[in-house]
Amino acid sequence: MRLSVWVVIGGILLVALPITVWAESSSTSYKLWGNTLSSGGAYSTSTNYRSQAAIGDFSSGPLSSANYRMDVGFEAITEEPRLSMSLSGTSIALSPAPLTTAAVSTGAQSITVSTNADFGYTLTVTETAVFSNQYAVPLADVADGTVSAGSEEFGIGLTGSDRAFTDDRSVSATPRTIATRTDWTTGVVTTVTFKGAVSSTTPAGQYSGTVAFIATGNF
Ligand SMILES: [Ca+2]
Repeated sequence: MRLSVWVVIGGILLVALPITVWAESSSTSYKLWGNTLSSGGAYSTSTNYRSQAAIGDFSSGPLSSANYRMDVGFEAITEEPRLSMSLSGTSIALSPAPLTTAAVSTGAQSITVSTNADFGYTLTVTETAVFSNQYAVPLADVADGTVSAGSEEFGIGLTGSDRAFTDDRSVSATPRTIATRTDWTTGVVTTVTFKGAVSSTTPAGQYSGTVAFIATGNF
């Protein structure tokens, strides 16, 4: 929205000051990565595309020869792609510990993603070391949508506006999508709660595992 305001101001200046000015300006709360002196413009979208257009731009359009190509004008300005992800920690201990048949033990991990990708991002979790005890006996994966006290089950639940599902699901070596967004975003948080439960026949031991979170920008 602020970008549109700058375009209109440029159109007014065009009458008295017919020179081309561009600059990148920013403050602590915004960044204009490009502006133009033109008589108007618009940001158009549909389900399948996004387009920015300027009217009355000076000398717009691609120029090329056998040896070079030059994109000229407002539409040629490309914001550098940005994607960032941060984790609230690098290890989690499930609690209460040790696991008992009386309760589900849990531990939470928050993942914060920011991107300027027009089509948002995808966040996945992949199990890189199976959650198992020191004798390589794994805790059974949850398969019925809920990790329940008294049943041997291990899985994850999600909270956050971008979460991909609302029940409890397993993690495996196959990447599982846990959050998606179809637009750019700043600082959106998805919290993954790891959940473990044991039955009376679950082998004793110290269980641990490793997962990897991967965020991919949909540019
Ligand atoms: Ca269950």
